[in-house]
Amino acid sequence: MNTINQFFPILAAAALAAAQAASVPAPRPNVILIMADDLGYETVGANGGTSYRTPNLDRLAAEGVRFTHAYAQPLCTPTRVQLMTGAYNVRNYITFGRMDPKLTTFGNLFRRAGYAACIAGKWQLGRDVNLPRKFGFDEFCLWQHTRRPPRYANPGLEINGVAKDFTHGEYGPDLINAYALDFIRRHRDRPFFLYYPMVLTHAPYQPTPDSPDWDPSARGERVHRNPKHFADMVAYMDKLIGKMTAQLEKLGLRERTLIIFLGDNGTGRGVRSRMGDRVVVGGKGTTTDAGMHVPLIVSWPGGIARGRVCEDLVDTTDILPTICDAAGIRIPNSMIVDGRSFLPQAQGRPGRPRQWVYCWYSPRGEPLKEFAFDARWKLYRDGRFFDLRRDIEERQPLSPDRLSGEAAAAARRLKAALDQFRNARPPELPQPPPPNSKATKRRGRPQAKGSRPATRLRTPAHQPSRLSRPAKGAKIDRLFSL
Ligand SMILES: [Ca+2]
Repeated sequence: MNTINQFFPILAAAALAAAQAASVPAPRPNVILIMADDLGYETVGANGGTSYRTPNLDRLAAEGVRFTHAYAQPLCTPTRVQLMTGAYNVRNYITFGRMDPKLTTFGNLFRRAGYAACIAGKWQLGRDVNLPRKFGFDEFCLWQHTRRPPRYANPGLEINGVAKDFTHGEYGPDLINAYALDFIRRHRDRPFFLYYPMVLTHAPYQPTPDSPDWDPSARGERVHRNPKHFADMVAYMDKLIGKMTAQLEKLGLRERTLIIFLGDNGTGRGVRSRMGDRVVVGGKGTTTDAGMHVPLIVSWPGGIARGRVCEDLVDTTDILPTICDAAGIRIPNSMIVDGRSFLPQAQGRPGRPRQWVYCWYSPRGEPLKEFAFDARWKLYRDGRFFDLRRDIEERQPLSPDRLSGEAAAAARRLKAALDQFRNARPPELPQPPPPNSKATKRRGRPQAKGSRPATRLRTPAHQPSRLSRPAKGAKIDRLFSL
């Protein structure tokens, strides 16, 4: 041992540190989960995006790990439910704008483990004033909780369940960010979990306080709308993330805070962004890469690698097990979790990367779209099969009868993945029409929608869906509270 100490002092120091780490439990990290709304992979500079300024996200990536193959569901609520429960939508999704109140979320798990838990941002998961508490959050500052006011200039929010309308030129994203920063300050002496689902950069594309045409007297979501504002909104989102990291640094918490940043689905329909020479058209709501490929950046100076890029597949069911892994929280056996922790990969170890991503998608009771894919191949339940490397927009399905070699093996692998979920839908949940129903045929090829203009998309931001109205939701809530 003396010889080792003499000739390998660094090794000896490392061994000592490891021994100390084994005997003294490390303090539990804080966890901040940031999710931008409608922000695809192509928008972030660190990913190769060239249309927008994202210096704070780029710095976060440089200080942490950037994932190149992370996928969300194509739309808000399906992703949020999947993210919060760690389970694929086939197991627990009800309908748009709702989450089954009986579900256990990461908020519940962190709160039970002694963390202070807060959600600040977009809710859209049911209008019961007590739902955020039921899902584990002690404190909440939300937009679209019990009602549907504007989110940007002069917004309406619910703060711990109390509705408040702002009328003096306030900007909703600033208010939510300030609430989150205050939560961090007040809980700096104990482990906290902050879920920060930002309202930016969702349409309507309106001026930010940094835009030349910012109008502090603007009212509602129909004024000053112009796609040109999207760039300002991306920059503002990035600025608010910079404020959060600055707050952590100021309070001395940066080293022991795990930050995860991701998008909840692809960029809004029709938004054209560049990655150098390549133009990417936002495809939110579609099941192609443009609808599901999102940025994922993980930073934890005291706990993971720096400046690393990871090409492993990740999907939104993986977030819950990853943050539980980092915080040393055991997931109860009673919870079915489809995700797997990618913390090992973030720490530079091989880990146990997933071999495919599965998607069950029927946000408002449409005919089911169900498929599995990996970095190259994609198989839909209805038999359509694509080589994503050659056909990222899924325009030319390959004939299943003519596959050979790698393609045939991939099709078999993905078919086996799909078959794992054949009976996963609980019979008491709403059952969408099968993918080969007439409605699917009338709709035509879903992969061709990516180029439609943004105005064609019927999202709750513009036109609340029939199913997201309170009366229908109340009925659904009753159905699932049995
Ligand atoms: Ca969204």
